[in-house]
Amino acid sequence: MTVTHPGLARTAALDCLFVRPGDDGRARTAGRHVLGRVTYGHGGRPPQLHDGAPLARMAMAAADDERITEVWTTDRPVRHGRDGGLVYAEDGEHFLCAVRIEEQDVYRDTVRAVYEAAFTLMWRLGYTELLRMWNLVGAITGRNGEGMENYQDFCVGRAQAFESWSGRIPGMPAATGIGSLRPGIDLYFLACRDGRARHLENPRQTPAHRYPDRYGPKSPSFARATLLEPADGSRPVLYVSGTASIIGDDTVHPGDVERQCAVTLANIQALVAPDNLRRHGLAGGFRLADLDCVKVYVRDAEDLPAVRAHCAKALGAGPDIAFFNVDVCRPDLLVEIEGICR
Ligand code: 3EB
Repeated sequence: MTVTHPGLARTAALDCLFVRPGDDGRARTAGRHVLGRVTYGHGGRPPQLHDGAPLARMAMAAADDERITEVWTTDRPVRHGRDGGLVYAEDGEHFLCAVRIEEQDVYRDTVRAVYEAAFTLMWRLGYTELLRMWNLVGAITGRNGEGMENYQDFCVGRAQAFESWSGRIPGMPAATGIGSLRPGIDLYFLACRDGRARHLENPRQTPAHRYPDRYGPKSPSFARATLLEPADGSRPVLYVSGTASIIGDDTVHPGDVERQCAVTLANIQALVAPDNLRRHGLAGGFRLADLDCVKVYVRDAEDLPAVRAHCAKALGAGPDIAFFNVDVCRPDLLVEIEGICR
């Protein structure tokens, strides 16, 4: 990893960094408090509390792949706890929780219940706005016991949870919905205090919650990005959803990974640009070069070298980038990219 401006880097109230084998990350988290850890390893397990914070272990790496750990830190002391299958931590401004859904014939009712349990918990603790959600779905383009795609099945339960909470949680946040290497669904969420989160759409893409029903009986419940305006007046941070080669609601350039990378990055560029923030009534804005903590999901292992080269050229040497060889939610999508602008 490259830190271009040590001292300036990673000063946000809530922050994220990738730790790799051989670097315990301690130097970069000195003086800060850990809100949660997510390992992208080989075998996964249900989340637990470890060393004062949630630890979620995702199955996102092959046996001989590099393992990364995503560490969420804050400048405030953290309190952690457990609520049924949910493990969580909070720092007075931010909330992180993780939960796993074991393999099921049909997911929707459990997804709805688990989402509602997470909403109930965050609300009870006073974190009323969602900031970011990750949904790692095993066999994402495979079929459930009724013959429906697991991703569509998942989307039904998630949409029902948002519908029943629409009076309390009016906006959907940035999210990732992506494949993982073991059955079941692993979730982790970030939430914050009231009035801090602003959800953004992309001028090049149909809002996911308005996709036509040919993609599934219920549309995906997420925004293209969420802006966090920190309580301490420090600079806003923009959480960019998993983004793919979709224009309007159509997959473009099926079968062409280079062009899919180019469209995906152009989508992110348009999303984070000052013009788009202005369109949402917000000041400021970002460039592609501001993207960090980048996660790149590549469907086919043989495309990894081309995607790595494309990202290095487009994003430069500054950002930390992690690559995962997993399925994307539509069979014709070869790549998906997310990150954080700060
Ligand atoms: C898309 O734009 C690609 O279901 O939570 C990206 C980010 C995608 C999040 C989700 C799905 C999700 O539709 C897929």
